[in-house]
Amino acid sequence: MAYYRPIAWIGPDRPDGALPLAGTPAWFDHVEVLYRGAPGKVIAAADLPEPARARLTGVRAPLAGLTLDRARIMGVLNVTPDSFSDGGWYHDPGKAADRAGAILAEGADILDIGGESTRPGAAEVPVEEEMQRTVPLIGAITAAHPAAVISIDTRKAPVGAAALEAGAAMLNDVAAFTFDPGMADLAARAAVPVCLMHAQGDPATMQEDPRYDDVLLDVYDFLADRVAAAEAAGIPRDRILVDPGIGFGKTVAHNLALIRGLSLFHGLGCAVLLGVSRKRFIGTVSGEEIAANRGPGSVAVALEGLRQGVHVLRVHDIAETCQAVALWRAVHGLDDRWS
Ligand code: HH2
Repeated sequence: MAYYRPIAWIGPDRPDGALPLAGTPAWFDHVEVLYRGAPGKVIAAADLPEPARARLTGVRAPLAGLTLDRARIMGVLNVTPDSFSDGGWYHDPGKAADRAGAILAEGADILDIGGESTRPGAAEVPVEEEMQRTVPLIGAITAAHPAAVISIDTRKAPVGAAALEAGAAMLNDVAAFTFDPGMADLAARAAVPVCLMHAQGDPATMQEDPRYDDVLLDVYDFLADRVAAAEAAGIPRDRILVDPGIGFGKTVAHNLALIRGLSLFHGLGCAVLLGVSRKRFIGTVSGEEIAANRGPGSVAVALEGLRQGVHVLRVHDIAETCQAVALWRAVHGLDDRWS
């Protein structure tokens, strides 16, 4: 089987025949064709076969009303005692509601609320507890900010259902329906967008000895399989986001290979979400032990994601990311106000 990785560029020096990348400002005029166990080759974009060409170039449908012609910022709010970077900070409901307001004011387009840490080594949280942490908070945020687009970060259908009932507009499942198959029925029935993320193993043990034949192609195949399962459950591809799951059962080298090859995932024909914010590999590469101090490294990787046409960036440092994205857009001639 051949895999097509568009070689992505950004900016105005766009040659004739260049194709748009997944409805984003990025474009490509060459594609790396990858094979398992054999050397790849580079071809001209004009030689791309269908349906790969249609999948790589198609404009992605709006996400809960948000167009994806520019990257959207998903701000993270973990209402857990043990998340790796903000655990315990917003466990108190009043503090969490204040933080939600701040995340929106700083420029986030989407608020991703999680009540169960999935950091390496984390233990499972009972459904009732996870609901109690997230559902009343979603209700309070919806009441205070009726226009806010809220995503629920959960692997469990009962939590997802209650969150949607309380005002969430999107599901974010780090287990891509493998933890609770009921999530697929929920996403189909509720007709909301859903993010399917790759993970190898359970949070409790996933970092012990992660192994792949070819990390980029293995993650691609897993996501292709999960997208097919979602479609079979009645979820159209234009309501699915895919995410390579940086840090979930991956070494530093695995994470870097996935980031380097990110544009491959546009071949799935879905919007692409990237979550690198403050993760362990940023600490390892930079030497920064304290997760909350990993904003600069997180922003650097986020901008590389934009170059490769990522549609949604999941981040903790909202103001810093928004500022970086604004400057990145202006420098590349993507903001009409300055060109
Ligand atoms: N990362 C985390 C949690 N949810 N969802 C998606 N789609 N992609 C990600 O990369 C992702 C995610 C882990 O980060 P965080 O929420 O900050 O930590 P914790 O799991 O410890 O709560």
